[in-house]
Amino acid sequence: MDLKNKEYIDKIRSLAKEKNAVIFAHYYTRPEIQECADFIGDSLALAQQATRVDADILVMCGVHFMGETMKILCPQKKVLIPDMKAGCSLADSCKAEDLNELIKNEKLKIKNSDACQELIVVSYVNTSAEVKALTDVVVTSSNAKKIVDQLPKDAKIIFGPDHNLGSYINSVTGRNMILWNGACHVHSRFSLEALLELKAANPGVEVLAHPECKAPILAQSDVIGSTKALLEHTIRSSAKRFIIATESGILFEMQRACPDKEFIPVPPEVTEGVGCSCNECEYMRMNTLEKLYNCLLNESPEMHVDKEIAEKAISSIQRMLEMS
Ligand code: CIZ
Ligand code: SF4
Repeated sequence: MDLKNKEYIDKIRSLAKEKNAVIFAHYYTRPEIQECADFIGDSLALAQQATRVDADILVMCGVHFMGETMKILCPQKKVLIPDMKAGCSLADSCKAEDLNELIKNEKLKIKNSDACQELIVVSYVNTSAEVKALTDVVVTSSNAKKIVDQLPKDAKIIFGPDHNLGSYINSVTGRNMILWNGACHVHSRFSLEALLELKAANPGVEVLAHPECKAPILAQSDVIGSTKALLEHTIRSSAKRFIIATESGILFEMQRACPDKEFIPVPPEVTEGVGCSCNECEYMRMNTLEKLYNCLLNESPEMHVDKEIAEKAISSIQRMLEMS
């Protein structure tokens, strides 16, 4: 079937109505996917929204860990994701067995030092269910500072997997968390040189950056925050132009919310022959209207999370909800 976007959207909407399905899309997905969705948001807002809707089927257009988080929070519902292969380089950079090894080593160090120190594992939401099951408290970029601030001052904290976000949280909380060395390939490839050129060409224009960006990019930014925080800033601000350093899918929602404002994306470093030379996440872009239509039609692929893992993972997510 080779349909135009509008035809696909109409067909998907009527299929969703017929099947009592609700469609969720992350801010980083293609514009047409966002246009087709019932709810657009960051991963946490979407998963929370999913617990409130009265639907038989939830379709999560995003990446694998987002579908998992939704399934963990809504175990009774059928959760579909248009492409099971839509992964996340950041989540992939932290394997549960490697994190478990680090936890064991750090516990041993505490034991050998005879200190009566508590070890707390804090994980960014961009992690697998297995990693969340080893975690004490999950955080997102919206609530990481607030949650880390509440942890006991003398506790030893492991933070993973995003090293850039962890360094940023260390700098704003004064903590010295042990950082996992993971990164998002999209956020870590923004070009400092291009950003400096954009700043010089657009004097006085604010730079808005996601904390998954590298420290030199953050050092040049005026506002650092989650996708939701950056979006809200553009809506609230009286400024008319902004330089944006995060995945470019968010520009669609920014432009829709502020049609009279201009958003200038920071380009990535040019790395010859490696991956995508744009500031788009290729995993997010794997969600197409065709796959969304087929997944709703066939009710497949369906997300499943091992019951035991889900039970452990949900407590670290619930702790986040209590603390944020
Ligand atoms: O939590 C999310 O949705 C991500 C990946 C980014 C953000 O800042 O909202
Ligand atoms: Fe993962 Fe980065 Fe893509 Fe977000 S933009 S889903 S962190 S790879």
